[in-house]
This record gives sequence, C-alpha cells and structure tokens, in this order.
Amino acid sequence: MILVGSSFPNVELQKVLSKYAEDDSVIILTETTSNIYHPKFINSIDKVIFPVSSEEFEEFKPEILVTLGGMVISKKIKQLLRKSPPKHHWHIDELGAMDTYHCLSEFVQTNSAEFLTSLFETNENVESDYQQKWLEEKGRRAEKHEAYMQKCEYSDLKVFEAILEKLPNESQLQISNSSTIRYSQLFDVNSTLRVFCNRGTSGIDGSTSTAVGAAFSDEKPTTFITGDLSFFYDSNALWNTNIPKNFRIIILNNAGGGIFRFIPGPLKTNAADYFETPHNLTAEHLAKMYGFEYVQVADLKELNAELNEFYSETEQPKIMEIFTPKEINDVVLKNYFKNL
Ligand SMILES: Cc1ncc(C[n+]2csc(CCOP(=O)(O)OP(=O)(O)O)c2C)c(N)n1
Repeated sequence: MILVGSSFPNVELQKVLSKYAEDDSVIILTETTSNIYHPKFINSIDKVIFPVSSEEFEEFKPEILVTLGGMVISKKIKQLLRKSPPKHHWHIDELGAMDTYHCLSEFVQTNSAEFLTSLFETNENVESDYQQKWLEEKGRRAEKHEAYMQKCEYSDLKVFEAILEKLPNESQLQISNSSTIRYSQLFDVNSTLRVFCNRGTSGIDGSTSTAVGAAFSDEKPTTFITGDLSFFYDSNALWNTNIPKNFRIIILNNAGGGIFRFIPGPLKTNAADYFETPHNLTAEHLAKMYGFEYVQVADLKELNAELNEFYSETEQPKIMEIFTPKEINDVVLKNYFKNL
C-alpha cells in the first residue's frame, strides 16, 4: 500500500505512481491534498473504508506500507493501520518522518519520485488479487455514494457536491480545516485542480490568510472554501491591498462549528453551545468593507444558478455565502456513512 498525504503537484511522482497502478499487488491511497490522480487509485479513503471493521480490515491491510507526503487527514485509515499494523512501514521524504501509525520501520530520506522509480526497476511482479479487492470495494461504495447523493437533501454535504462540480478547470483550490476539508475527501475532485489545505495542527485560524497569499502568487483563479467560524476568525486576512480580482471565497455558513454536532460528545452534554459557538453573523458587511462582490444563497436552485455566474470575470474579488440548515447537516452526514 502506498499512502500519499499532502503534496505539491509533482509530475514525476504522478508518472511513477501510475506505473505502480499496473501492479496487481499494489494499492495506492491518495488524499485530496495529495494532488495525485488516477482511476485506479483510492482517492476517497474515508468513503471506501468508513464501514470497514478492524476484523474486515485484515483482508485489506498491507504487508508493506509506504507513505509519502505530509499530513493524512483520514482518521479512519490511521485507526485501522494502528490497530492492524503492517509488517513494514517505510516513510520516504527528503525532510522528516512521523511515526503516525506507530509502526515505522524505515525512514528513507530521499526524493520520493526517485526512490519509487529505482524500486520499480528492481521490482518483480507477483500474482495477487490485493489491488482488485480494494477496487471492487471502491466500486461498491461509489454506487452507494451516487444513490445517496441523488436523493440527498439540501445540506453541507449536498452543497459540497455542487461546489466541487463547478470549480473552473486548472484553478487552485484552498480548503479550510474543520468539516470542510473532510467533506472534500468524500468526492472525486476535478483532476486538473491544485488542492491545498493549511492543515498544520487543524487550526481554524490561518486558512483565509493562506488562501489570500496563495491567490496572490498564482495567475490562475483561486477558490477558497471555508466554514463560517473559520472565516470570521481570520477575517483580518481580507485587509490586504493585493487580493486579485479572480479570488473567490465560498463560505458554508451553518451558523457555528458544525463539526461539533457530528463528533460524539458535545450534543450529549449541556455544553454544546460552548463547542458550537452559535451565531447569526453574515459576511455581507465585511465583504462591502473590504471591496468584495457579495452574493448569498439558501437553497440548491439558487446555489446552482449563482455558481454558473460566480467565476466569470469581475472587477473585484467575490464572496458567496451559502446558508445551510445546522439542524440537519449532521444527520445527513451520519446517514451518508450509514448508507455506505
Ligand atoms: C485556532 C483554533 N481554535 C479552535 C479550534 C477548535 N475548532 C475546531 S473546528 C472548530 C469549528 C469550525 O467551525 P467552522 O469553520 O464554521 O466549520 P464547520 O465545523 O461548520 O465545518 C473549532 C472552533 C481550532 N481547530 N483552531
């Protein structure tokens, strides 16, 4: 198993990993922020393994785990690999290694594309149904995903699907922490995009600033998708005279920290408000103050209509604020995972 965490787009790495995809004994798992794409890769890790129990994972676990790149966001793969560790874990990176799965046996401090290329040359194919097993699982989950999404009601999940479908080709996507980055992992992201998340230690404090800087340094359009609390927390990022006109911000405003309705704990205590931080704020006045065009939507029809216009050329950068129903977002997502 080759597991690729966050990485800059890398043509050499893409090339060599595509070769490994032809080896039946290898499965490649990629995160949305890995910037690596191939139809035979498992590009939505959580979608495929969320329903897999530790016992079932015995069939899917690798003998050798090779990890590349930075942070891995999928909590489930971390849990499964920690519980059922592979015989060997090698991390390949020029800088450093973290023992994320508590079984690191080898840190190879080198360029990962070069390492994999040399390894490929000495590699002997073995007969195996390992990749096939994973790909069959991927196919089954993809069907369940489609069926659920077709009847899925207006919610953060449904909105995310619509946003991802309309992103312009070859553009840059910046995603903030909390549920936003996790939703993105459930969909097939347009393979011409370059996708980034200021993951760090999952802070909500600097994503907007990072997106502004990234937009400034890129001629192609940049879209930043963020939650409302993350946006308000770092709104000072907009106090900047260098924001390009082709910068777009999409705020999923579910009136607080929606993630705290999803994770176990907060809703069962009387302290849910302190986790969720409910509010009635909108970004409208901030948009006006900082010279952004502003549009707000509150249902799927409006959203699709506005998305059709959203990326056309404008004289100012633009914010779209999407209001979603906080009472059902978590139910829709929990049912999504149940349905898988
Ligand atoms: C700097 C910082 N403070 C607090 C937190 C704890 N925290 C994690 S998620 C979250 C809520 C984020 O809400 P929002 O951006 O609206 O996204 P949603 O959960 O609705 O997707 C908070 C406060 C954090 N991650 N970073």
